[in-house]
Amino acid sequence: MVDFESAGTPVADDVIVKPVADQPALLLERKGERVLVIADLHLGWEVTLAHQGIHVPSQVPRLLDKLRKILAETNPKLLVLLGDVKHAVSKVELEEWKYVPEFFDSLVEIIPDVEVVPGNHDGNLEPLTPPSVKINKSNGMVLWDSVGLFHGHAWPAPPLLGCKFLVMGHLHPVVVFKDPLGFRITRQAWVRAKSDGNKLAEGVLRREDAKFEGNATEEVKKKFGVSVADADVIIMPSFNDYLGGQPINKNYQEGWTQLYKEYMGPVLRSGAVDFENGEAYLFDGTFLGKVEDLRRLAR
Ligand SMILES: [Mn+2]
Repeated sequence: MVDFESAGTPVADDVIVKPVADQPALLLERKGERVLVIADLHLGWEVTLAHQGIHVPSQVPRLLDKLRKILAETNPKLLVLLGDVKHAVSKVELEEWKYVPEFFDSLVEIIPDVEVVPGNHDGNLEPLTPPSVKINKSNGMVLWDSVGLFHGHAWPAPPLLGCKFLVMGHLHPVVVFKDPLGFRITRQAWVRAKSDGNKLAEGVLRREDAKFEGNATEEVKKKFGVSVADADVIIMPSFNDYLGGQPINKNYQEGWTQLYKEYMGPVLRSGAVDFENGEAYLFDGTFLGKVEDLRRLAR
C-alpha cells in the first residue's frame, strides 16, 4: 500500500483510504472490512478504435488479469466499479453483447460481490451483467456513512454531502511534462483535493430546484437530514491505461478550455472542489505537487 505522502493517509470515522501500490485502484478499509474501487474501465474502447481503422486486440483478458492480481493481493469483500464500465455511450454496440458479459462472467467468479455506480457511458448496462451484480443509481452510493462514491459526470445525491470522503472517476487525470528537448512524458495520476461542503450542497440543491437561495447547509439538513461536511476528494485514475487522459496541468492556460469545462462535470466546474490546490500523486506514491504548480512545468 501507498500513503498519500504529504498529508499522510486520510483517516476519519475509522475509515482508511489508500491507493493500492503501483495500481489505479483504491482500497477502503473499516474495522478489517475491505472494499476495492476501480474507475473507468471503458470496456470496448478498442471497438470504437476499430471503427476508425485502428485494430487493437480485446483488452478484456488483460484488464481481468490485472484486476485478478489486485484482488488476490488486497482480498476485499466488495468490488465497486466507479462508472464508465463500458465505452459506447447509451446505445449498445453489437460487440458489447459479447465482451461486457464475458468480462462480468469471469469477474464474479473471482469476486462474487460486485457493485456498479454508473457513469455517462453506462446506459443499458444492466442486461449485459449477471443478476448478482448490483447497479446503483448514477448519482452515487454511500459506504459506511463516510465514503461517497460517484462517477463525476453529474451531481451526487444529497446523502453524499455528509461524507468525509468523496471518491470520483470520469476525469482520467494525467500529468504531462516536457523536457528541454521537447520530449513529452505523460503519467496517470491521483488527485486529492478538499471540497467546500456548502458550495457542493448549493449545486446539489440547484439541480433539484433552479431557484434555490439561502443557506444550503441548513436546507440539506432540513430537507434530507444530512449534515453537510467538507470532504477529502479523491479523483481516481482510469483503470484502463490504454485510454487517453485529461492533462490536469495542460488544458488550463488563461482558464479551462470550453471543451474541458464541459467534460469535467458540474462538480469540478462549480469550484466546489478546490482542484487548483489539489495534490497530484503518481502510482508509486510520489507526490508531484499541487495542480497549480504543475501547470508551470507544462508550458
Ligand atoms: Mn465518464
